Amino acid sequence: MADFDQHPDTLYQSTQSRGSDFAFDSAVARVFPDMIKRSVPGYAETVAMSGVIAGRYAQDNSNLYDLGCSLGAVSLAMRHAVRRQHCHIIGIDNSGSMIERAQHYVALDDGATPVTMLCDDITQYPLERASVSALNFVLQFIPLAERLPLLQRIAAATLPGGALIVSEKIRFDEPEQTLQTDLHHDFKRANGYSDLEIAQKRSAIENVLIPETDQMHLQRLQQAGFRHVVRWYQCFNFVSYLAIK
Ligand code: GEK
Repeated sequence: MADFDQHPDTLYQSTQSRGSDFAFDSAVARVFPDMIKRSVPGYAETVAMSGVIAGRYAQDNSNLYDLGCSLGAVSLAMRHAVRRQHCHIIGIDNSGSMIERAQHYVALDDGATPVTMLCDDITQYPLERASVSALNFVLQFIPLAERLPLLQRIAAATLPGGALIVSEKIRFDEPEQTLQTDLHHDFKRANGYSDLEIAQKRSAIENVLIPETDQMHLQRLQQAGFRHVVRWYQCFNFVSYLAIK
């Protein structure tokens, strides 16, 4: 019987306790709720407001996509906010360990809107009839050259008046970059991470999480085919955009 319990994130407590580059493997899936809550400032608000936004932009007879869904927190927030007929919520993640757990949490949930969790690559999976899509803390892990094509595919699949939520860690010009990074590390310390854990996680993730500037995100979302783009949220170096087609 699989262990679906959630565990505290102790992955980087001892020196070189993990491989060199960060990966979304079974060890990460097991501690994911604790890890993301203690590492991403504003995570809980971003999930909850993704539900609120989905409630406004969902359309009858449409799909709502949670792209890079991890354990499906946004899929379930969407499920409890949507008041439209014949909607289908589809969570997609290319980590089998994440999807296996997400399917378990969806089965425990009692919402009425159907939710399907798929193990697939969001840069390849065909999207259609999207009223709302969420790309929360995922674009930052996609190779730079594939980011615009992915956003263009999402825009092309989005119905008129539909919405895309994009949440990201961003980078700044100095001196703001140092200021925001220091505040982010203070946030992690306040959540019980040691200096060793912060340093080890930072070096494990720096080759896989490539942040871009606010200006880059705003400009590229327009270029991809969204007519109206706003930054609706920021907490230190983590932001969320709402793009309307
Ligand atoms: C949340 N959105 O809880 N295809 C599919 N999934 C991918 C791909 C890809 N090409 N690349 C990365 N992922 C979630 C949190 S976590 C953010 C998202 C974080 C997946 C990867 O497997 C992981 O589960 C997720 O994107 C990023 O709101 O851990 O910082």
